Amino acid sequence: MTHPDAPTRDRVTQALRAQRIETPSWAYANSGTRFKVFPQEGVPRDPYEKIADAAMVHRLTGVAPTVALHIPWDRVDDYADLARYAADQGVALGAINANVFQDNDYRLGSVTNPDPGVRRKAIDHLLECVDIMDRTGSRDLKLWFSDGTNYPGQDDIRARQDRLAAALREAYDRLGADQRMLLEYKLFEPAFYTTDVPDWGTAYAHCVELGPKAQVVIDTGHHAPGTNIEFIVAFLLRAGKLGGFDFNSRFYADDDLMVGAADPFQLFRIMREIVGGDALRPQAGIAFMLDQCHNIEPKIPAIIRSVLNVQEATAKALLVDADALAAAQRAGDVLGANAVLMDAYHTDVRPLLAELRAEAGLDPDPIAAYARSGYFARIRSERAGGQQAGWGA
Ligand code: LRH
Ligand code: MN
Repeated sequence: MTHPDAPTRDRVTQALRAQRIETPSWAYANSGTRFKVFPQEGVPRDPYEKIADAAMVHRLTGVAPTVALHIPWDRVDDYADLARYAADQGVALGAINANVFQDNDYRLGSVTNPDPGVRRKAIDHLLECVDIMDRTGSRDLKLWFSDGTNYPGQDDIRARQDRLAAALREAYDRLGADQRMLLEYKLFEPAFYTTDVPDWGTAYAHCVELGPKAQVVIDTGHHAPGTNIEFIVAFLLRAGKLGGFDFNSRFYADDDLMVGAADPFQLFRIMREIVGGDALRPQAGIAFMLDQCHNIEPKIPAIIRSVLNVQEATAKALLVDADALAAAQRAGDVLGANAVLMDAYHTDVRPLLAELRAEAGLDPDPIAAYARSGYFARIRSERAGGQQAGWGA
C-alpha cells in the first residue's frame, strides 16, 4: 500500500497525533550489566536533569509528554516542585515505579520474604510510592517484584503467594479513586528457580482478585523465548486487564534494547492487536511506556529512535485494511488474510510520519534535529562535575 486514500490517511494521522509514549527516567542515566556499567558524558546527575532530557525528546517527537519515575532513584525533597519543573519543561510525571529489589534486606524476597519485618518494610515502600503519586499527580503505581527463589525447597511457593496477595491488597486499598496499580511479571532474573510473579497468568489472577484498579503490565522482554506476546495482549485487552507496556526488545533474555530493534515485526503484531482492540486512543487507558537501558549507545538519540520505532509500528498497524482482513478471515482465506497484514507491514510509513511532524511544526527527522540542536554539547559541558545518576546497584 504506497499511498493510503484520503479517508485512511485522515484516520491514521488522527490516531498517530493522539499517540502518547512515556519515557523512563532511568534510561537517561547510566546503566549496564553485572559485568560493567559504562559511564557516558552528559548523563543527568539528578531527576531534574533526567526530566530535562525527557523534555528534549518530547520537543523533538511531539508524542512523549510524560516521564516515568523510579523510587528511590528519583527521590527528591519536594515532589510537587519536581512536578512543577516538569510542567515548565513541557512534560508531566508519569508512572511511579516502586523498588523493592535493591535493599540488602530483600535477599530472600521483599513482600514475599519469610520475615514479617522485611515484608512490612517492603509494603511501607509501596505505600510511600502512593504518597508520592499524590504529590506528583501520577495515576499509576507500577510494581515489579524481583522476588523468587534459587533452589527447590528454599521456601514455600504457595505461602509466598499468600504473602504477595496480602501486600498487594494493602497497597491496592491505599490507592485513590483515580489511581491504578500496574503489576508487572517477569519469567526469571534475578531469581533463577521460582519467580513469584513469573507470567501474565499469575499477574492477571492477582489483578482479578484485587479489583478494577489493578491491571497487568506487559514488559516485552520478560517472556520465555518464542512466547506469542500479541496473544497475551489480545487476551488481557478482552478481559479489560491490560494496563500498559514496558516496551523494549531482546534477542535472548531481558536485554532491554531499543523497542523494535530486535524484532520490529513482533512490535507491529502487538500494535496490530492494540489497534484492532481500539486501545490506542488515550481514553482506553493503556500506558505505552519504554523500559530500556542504553548501555553502550548515546541515550537521548536511542530514546528518540525508540519513540520513532513505536510510531512506525503503530502507523503500519493502523494501515491494515480491517475490512479486507475480516472478509478473508470469514472466508477462511488463510493466505489472503496473512497477505493483508503483510501488505501493511511492508508499507514504508516513514514519509507519512515525516509529513505529520512537519504539519505539527516539528522537524521531519528528530534524530537529525537532535544532532543539529547542540543539546548534547551543552549538557556535556554543564554536567561535567558531580555524581552521574545510575541504578546505584
Ligand atoms: C525489571 C524491570 C522493571 C523495572 C526495572 C527497571 O526487569 O523491567 O520494570 O523496575 O526493569
Ligand atoms: Mn519493565
